[in-house]
Amino acid sequence: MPPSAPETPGLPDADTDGYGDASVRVLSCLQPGGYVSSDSDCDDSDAVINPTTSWYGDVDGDGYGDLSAMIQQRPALGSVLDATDCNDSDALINPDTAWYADIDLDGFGDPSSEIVQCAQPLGYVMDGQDCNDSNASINPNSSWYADIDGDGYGDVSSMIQQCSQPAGYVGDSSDCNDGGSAGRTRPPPGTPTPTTTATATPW
Ligand SMILES: [Ca+2]
Ligand SMILES: [Ca+2]
Ligand SMILES: [Ca+2]
Ligand SMILES: [Ca+2]
Repeated sequence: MPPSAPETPGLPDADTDGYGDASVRVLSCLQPGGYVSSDSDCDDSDAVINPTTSWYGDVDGDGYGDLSAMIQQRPALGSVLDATDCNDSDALINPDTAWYADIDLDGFGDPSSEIVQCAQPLGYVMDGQDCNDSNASINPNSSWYADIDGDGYGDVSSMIQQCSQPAGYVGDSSDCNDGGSAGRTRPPPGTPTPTTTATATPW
């Protein structure tokens, strides 16, 4: 590099990206080592950040920027270097988002089917709590009823809501006497035969 003209300002370029720190200015005829004539480096500790750096809007504040919202200047509040946010209006959706297959379409996904990516894969949901993804009536909203007398009919007053069927519980809730002193009591005639299928609460 040729020497600078007399009294040309020199700015230190600590990160050696060719852009200097305007807050530290020296006047020198010869260009000092480590100094450049540009004073436009807003961050002289990081060579990646200089006036040619591309910044991307991060409206949802998840740390991932929107490729379509690029600026090339000192970053405004809410701009980041990343440009991989496929949905910059939802902080829960970004390249770190986990998706789970929901084959039975109950809105709850199979935890063993996790895919991590930004865009929602077809047939996948954000939830990963479905313990049985082949039966839409069994999911974390399922209701189970205690069946103390073991007749397959449960007590409506003793309900647990969870995905997997607890021991001693059934999906039926039609036992009017679940092991009372009168002993085993069948539901009234005409009551449908109970099954182990739980009742899913609409969500
Ligand atoms: Ca974002
Ligand atoms: Ca986002
Ligand atoms: Ca499911
Ligand atoms: Ca019972």
